[in-house]
Amino acid sequence: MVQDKRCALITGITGQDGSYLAELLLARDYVVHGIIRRSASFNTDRIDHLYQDPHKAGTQLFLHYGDLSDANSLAATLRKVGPDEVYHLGAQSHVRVSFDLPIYTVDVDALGAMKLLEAVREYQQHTGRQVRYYQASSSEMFGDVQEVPQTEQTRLNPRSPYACAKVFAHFATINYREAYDLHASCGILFNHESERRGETFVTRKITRAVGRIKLGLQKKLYLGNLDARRDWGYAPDYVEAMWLMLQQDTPDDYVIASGRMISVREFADLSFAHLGLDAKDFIEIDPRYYRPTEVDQLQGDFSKAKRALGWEPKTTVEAMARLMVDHDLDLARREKTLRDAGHTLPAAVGHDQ
Ligand code: NAP
Ligand code: G4F
Repeated sequence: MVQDKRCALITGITGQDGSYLAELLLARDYVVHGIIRRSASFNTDRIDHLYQDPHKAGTQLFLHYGDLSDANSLAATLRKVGPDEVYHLGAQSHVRVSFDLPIYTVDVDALGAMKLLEAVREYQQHTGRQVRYYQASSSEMFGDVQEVPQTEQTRLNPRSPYACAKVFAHFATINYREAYDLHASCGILFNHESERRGETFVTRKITRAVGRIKLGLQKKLYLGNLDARRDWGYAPDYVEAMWLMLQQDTPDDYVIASGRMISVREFADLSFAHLGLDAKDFIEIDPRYYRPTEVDQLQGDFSKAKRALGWEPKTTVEAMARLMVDHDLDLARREKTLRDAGHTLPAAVGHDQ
């Protein structure tokens, strides 16, 4: 596909980050292609507002079926699309679930990245066109941390199948950069959340529960380890950093973080307090949510990204919690309207993991 506008391909476009990144790129006049998986139920709700009818002239968003377990689908999409930039965000991204599905997680998160890197390498070799590549690396790779805060140099001590798979993908990306001169960068992103965060990640599980408890739709919130500490930032701020990495002349790896860490308990306290509730009255511990090996603390040092990319976070964890609670209170209001009209609601939201 030859065109004058810059063209990006996003894996994981239906996820939290993929949806914000697609918005950012469309706002910058990119043609955006996304790989989506076939699923029995619709999985595009995070990007439905961006949908454009492909039959109409001037359309700039295109979706293609593919899967990270299917190397052919990745190579074929790459050839068809001819992107300038590839953002590899697709993954089985839930750490707790990776203990239940270790082989699947490694297949998709580790081998999936290698399949995409190979597809990019071959595409470059055959066409002579340079493709810039972004790998969604994770602070989870630091695992059992011995050094606070963590930088790009901190030793990786992964503590889950997910983290092990991400370590593989991280080093595979660096290896392809060195071996084949690929313009490939890794963003080592610390936890980032939003109103679009999956409902089984702890922040969203909490803010969903706050809204529902406030309106009497839910009585208790069952959580696991309240003492874990994370460096939480806001996803729309973080996708900007992904884009900045691919605009540099030289590819490199960057920590993207807020620089502060708070505990799950503190996040719950400030979320409940936003609606005048006391978290202690509603939270119960369910050991089911403990992990076989936990990452106790993560705190990132984003000074390299600030220096080289001019990037810094804009949204504090307190402001983000307020945005998420307000959004989820609104969702709960809609649920309540449905319930009051006699519709059946799901038994629990964020019920597993
Ligand atoms: P997310 O909301 O879970 O989105 C994951 C995306 O990957 C979804 O679009 C999902 O499709 C897609 N996907 C999953 N398995 C796939 C497969 N086999 N083939 C093709 N696509 C597949 O994750 P996120 O929070 O946006 O995170 C984006 C990336 O950053 C992930 O790689 C994650 O591991 C990494 N990361 C996230 C954070 C964070 O705090 N959010 C921090 C560091 C790194 P469906 O919609 O069909 O499920
Ligand atoms: O929200 P979480 O599930 O996120 P986690 O495990 O830190 O992983 C997220 O961030 C990573 C970056 O470091 C990403 F790579 C990864 O894809 C994902 O986006 O859990 C956060 C903490 C954990 O310590 C967990 O044990 O919250 C604790 N927690 C306590 N109760 C809980 C719960 N986590 C979940 N999901 N559910 C609970 O009920």
